[in-house]
Amino acid sequence: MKKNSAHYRFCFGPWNLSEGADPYGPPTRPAQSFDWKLAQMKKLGFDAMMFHDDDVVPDVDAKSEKQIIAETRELKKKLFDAGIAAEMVAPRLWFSPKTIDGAYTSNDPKHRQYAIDRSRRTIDIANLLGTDLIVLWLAREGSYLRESKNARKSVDYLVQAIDKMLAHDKRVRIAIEPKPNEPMDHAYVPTIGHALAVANLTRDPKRVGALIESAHCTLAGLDPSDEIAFAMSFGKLWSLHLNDQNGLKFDQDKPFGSANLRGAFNQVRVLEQNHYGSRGEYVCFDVHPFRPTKVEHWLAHLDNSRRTFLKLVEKARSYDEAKAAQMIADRNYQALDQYVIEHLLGK
Ligand code: XUL
Ligand code: MN
Repeated sequence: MKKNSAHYRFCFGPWNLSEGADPYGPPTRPAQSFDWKLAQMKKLGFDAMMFHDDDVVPDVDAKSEKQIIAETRELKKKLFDAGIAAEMVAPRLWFSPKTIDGAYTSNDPKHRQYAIDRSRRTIDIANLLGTDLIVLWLAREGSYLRESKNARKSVDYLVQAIDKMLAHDKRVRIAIEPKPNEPMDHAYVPTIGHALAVANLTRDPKRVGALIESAHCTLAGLDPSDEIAFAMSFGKLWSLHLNDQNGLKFDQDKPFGSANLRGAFNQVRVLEQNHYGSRGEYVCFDVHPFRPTKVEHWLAHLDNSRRTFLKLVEKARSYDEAKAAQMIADRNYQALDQYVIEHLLGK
C-alpha cells in the first residue's frame, strides 16, 4: 500500500481544558475563560475547535433565537480572528431537567420533542459557525434497567429524531459517537457497527456516519484500530476522538498512548493506511488533564497527545512493510510481534 504523506490537522474542545472535578471531589484548578482557551490553540499547533451547542451559547435554553444568532456570530468572529475553524457542534442533551430519563428515547413525548428542537437549533448554530458536521454522543439513550424502556421503540425514536435533523438542513452530516455505557448502564448504540446500522435506517444514510473515540471502543471491549478500520471501510469515519483508557473502568480520557502505546500505534497505522484526513477530517483529542495537574501544566495533556500522535505517524511510516509481509507469509507471528515491539522501542 502507498505510504501516506498526509499533513494532519488537529482539534480539541473547550471541555478538554477542564478543571479537575470528579464525582468525589471539587475542581482542582480555577475555570479559564473561553478567550484564554482559544488563544492556546495556535500556540499548541491546533487548527480547529469542536463545540457543544452551549459551549457556543452558554445557557442556550434560556435564550431567544435572536440572542443565539448574535452570540454565535460573535464567537465565529473570534474564531476567524484566531485563524481557527469550527470542526463540529454537538447538542448537549444530558444536562437539562428535560433529559433526565434520556433525550430522543425518553418515555415522555414532550421531552423527546425538546431533544429534537434543541438538535435543530444546534444545526442552525453549526451553520453560522461554518461547519456541516453535527456529532451525536447519545449519552442518556439507553437504560438503567431493561424494563424501564422499550429497546425496540427506542431505535425508532432515534431514527425519527435523526430524520428530523436531516430534513431540517439538506447539507448537514450527522456523526454518531458510540459509547457502550456511562452514564447509562447500557447504551442503545454501543459500537460503530450499531451506529452504522442506525444510519442505514434513516432517510439519507449517506449523511449519517460516525465518530470513533478510542476510550469508548476499549470500554466496549473492542480494539479501537479495528473499529476505525470498520468505519473507514464504509467511508463513514468523519471525526475521531483519540485518547486512552486503562481497561474496563470509568471513562478516563487519558492522553493518547498513555495506557496502551502499541494500541495507539495501531490506531495511527490504520489511519495512515486509509488516508484519514484526506477529505478534511480532523484528528481531535478528547483528553482531560489528570486531576492532580497544576495550573502551570494545564496544557500538557493536549500537547503530549499531539506529540505522541506525530511520533507514531513517523513509526507507521518507517514500519518495514516488506519485512512484515515476509513474516506474515511465513506465518511467523512470533517474529512479527517482536518486530513491532523493537520498532516501537527504537534502536
Ligand atoms: C463523552 C464524550 C463527549 C463527546 C462530545 O464520553 O466523549 O465529550 O465527545 O459530546
Ligand atoms: Mn468524545
